[in-house]
Amino acid sequence: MRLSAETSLPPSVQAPGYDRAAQAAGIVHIGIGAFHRAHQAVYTDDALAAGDRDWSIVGVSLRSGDVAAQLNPQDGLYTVSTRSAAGTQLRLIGAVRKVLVAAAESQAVIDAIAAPTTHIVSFTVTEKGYLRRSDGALDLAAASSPSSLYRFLAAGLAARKAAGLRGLTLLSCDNLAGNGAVLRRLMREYLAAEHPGLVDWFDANCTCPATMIDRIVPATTDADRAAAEAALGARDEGAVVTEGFGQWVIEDDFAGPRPRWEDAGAELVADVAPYETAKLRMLNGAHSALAYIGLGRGHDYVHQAIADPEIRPVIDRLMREEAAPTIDAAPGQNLAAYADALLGRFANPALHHRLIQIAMDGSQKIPQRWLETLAWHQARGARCPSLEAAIAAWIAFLRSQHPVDDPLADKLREAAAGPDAITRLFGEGGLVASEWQPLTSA
Ligand code: CS2
Repeated sequence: MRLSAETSLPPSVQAPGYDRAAQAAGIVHIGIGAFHRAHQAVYTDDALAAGDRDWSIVGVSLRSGDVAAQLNPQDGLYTVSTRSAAGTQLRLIGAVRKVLVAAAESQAVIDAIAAPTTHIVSFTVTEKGYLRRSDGALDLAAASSPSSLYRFLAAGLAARKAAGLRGLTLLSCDNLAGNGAVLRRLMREYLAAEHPGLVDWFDANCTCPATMIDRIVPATTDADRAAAEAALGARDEGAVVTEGFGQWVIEDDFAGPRPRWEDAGAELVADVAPYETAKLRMLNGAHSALAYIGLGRGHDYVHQAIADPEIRPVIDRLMREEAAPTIDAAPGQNLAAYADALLGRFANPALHHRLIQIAMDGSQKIPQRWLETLAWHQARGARCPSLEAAIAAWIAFLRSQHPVDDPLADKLREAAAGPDAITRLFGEGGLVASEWQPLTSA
């Protein structure tokens, strides 16, 4: 039997604590993968359970129909399994109303963005989903393709302006440095090229807050779905698995109403940068290093790599001696305690977080995870042995038999094959955007 609103839940499974059917949709979320379902949707579910109203989420997949096929037959319902060494807890999330597939229902997506009840459009489209060139500008040709998020947003915003509705908060929840400012810049570039009459309205009526968003969410496996089915007594094709930890720091700059996410533990702050920088350079920087070094040493999972006595000291040093000194900590932000907590999270044996999942899209991740740290130290005449080892491991990965899942895969493999790999990848005009100049330092 398939999970649906009719399923009677076992007592061990927490159910949504509010009337789902009575909620208007206040959020359109673009890129409704496992990460959104295990993070922002859970915070929204908590806010609704705490009494906030009308924040149901309309999920959008830009191309693939997979998530729509998982969730729509289940009335948008799915479970989140929280896993630690102490065991697994299952919870049913009610915040998602339905999932639209933009490639097949573009007008429905535009209508959802333009709906009077919608106040927020949020995004988890991964680093490459923003269609940024290596110089930081919008790839206008890609952004004009039928499945570009910019097209749907622009059409939805144009409809709002025409209807005299207020603007929107555009909330990037991806691991980019300055994600809000990046989205604002790229959206403005798109509008300036394609809808110049909308730029001033966009500036006056829409905001793009920065966010730091954190929860480790491995890709769901068949074994995970089977475990959820056994615990639930119903088949959940949309099941997601995650850790107990979650963090969300949001710049308090909304164009209109927002959910009381703080009731669910989110932090609304004036400046997200110290949290975001720490997360990108310490957590994500360590993750990518674990991925390439770990795969090179024959490991499959993060918890195996961090337990390897050859790898652990490299990661410890990367976080504490290379990344942490580059971060201007906020009052009360303790980077040493953060590193301790990260080592504990990486060691979670119940999560089965695959290194190959983290290894994908290296060309899009490495600049903000490693190269900004390297550039900081370079400007002070210092070296970063751990990050240099990580770069060597990435090049070895590109030369290996492992599948390379990256928008630049072919070019990266070709560049990595020769003796001048470092220059072709990171040198001036190289494949990876960088302030770091390897020719003079490494
Ligand atoms: C990971 C992230 O796949 C990756 O690149 O580093 O998805 C990481 O698990 C999350 O950012 C944690 O919040």
